Amino acid sequence: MKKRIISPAVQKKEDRLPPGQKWIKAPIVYDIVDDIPDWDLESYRFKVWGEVENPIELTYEELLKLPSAEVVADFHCVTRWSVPEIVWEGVLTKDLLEIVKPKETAQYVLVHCLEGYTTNVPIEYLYKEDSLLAYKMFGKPLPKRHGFPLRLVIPQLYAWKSAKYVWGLEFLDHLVPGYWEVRGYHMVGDPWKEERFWGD
Ligand SMILES: Nc1nc2c(c(=O)[nH]1)N[C@H]1C(S)=C(S)[C@@H](COP(=O)(O)O)O[C@H]1N2
Ligand SMILES: [Mo]
Repeated sequence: MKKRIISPAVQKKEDRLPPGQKWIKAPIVYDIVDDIPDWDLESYRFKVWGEVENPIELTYEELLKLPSAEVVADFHCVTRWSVPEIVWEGVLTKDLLEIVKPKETAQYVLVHCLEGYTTNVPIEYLYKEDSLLAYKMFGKPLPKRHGFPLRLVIPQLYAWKSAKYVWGLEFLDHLVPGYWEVRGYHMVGDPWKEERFWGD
């Protein structure tokens, strides 16, 4: 049976809204570019490299065959909206880490996306039980503007860390800031601590 994980943030019924946020019904699409092409799944490869014992390169078909799980999690954008209980399905990042085996030296992951977006995530967030590489949203293939073919979802961080159109995870022994982090956003981004901007 498929694993079903309810994000810890969703479990605590009282006060699930992080400080400074308000609930809205559906996520608002944000993209750094206007046009998102129809990605070619035949040539698509998902890659993990850098500070790992077992670098991998998978076709989309191979990715879909990995053990999967469903995660129900709230989604918090730094622009102050939150969406309750989004249902994602895909590969738990903690399961992926068992395959790629990060080295002792690995501290950060730089996430690479097909349209050029990047974001940096401390490696500990890939060990959270509700973090996943999602290929479905509400039981259907990820909608194009919500990250098809693959999206990293990290419910315990602000949504800009939940990178869409992901093709690669680069494990690093040092911090390399991503697209928004270079532009002043927080290096971690915990919504419960209101880690919106670096230096706040
Ligand atoms: N590849 C990619 N991922 C991205 C972004 C982006 O521009 N490109 N924007 C981020 C931001 S700022 C937010 S708030 C969320 C929005 O998710 P949505 O577009 O699915 O609503 O995606 C994040 N992931
Ligand atoms: Mo965002």
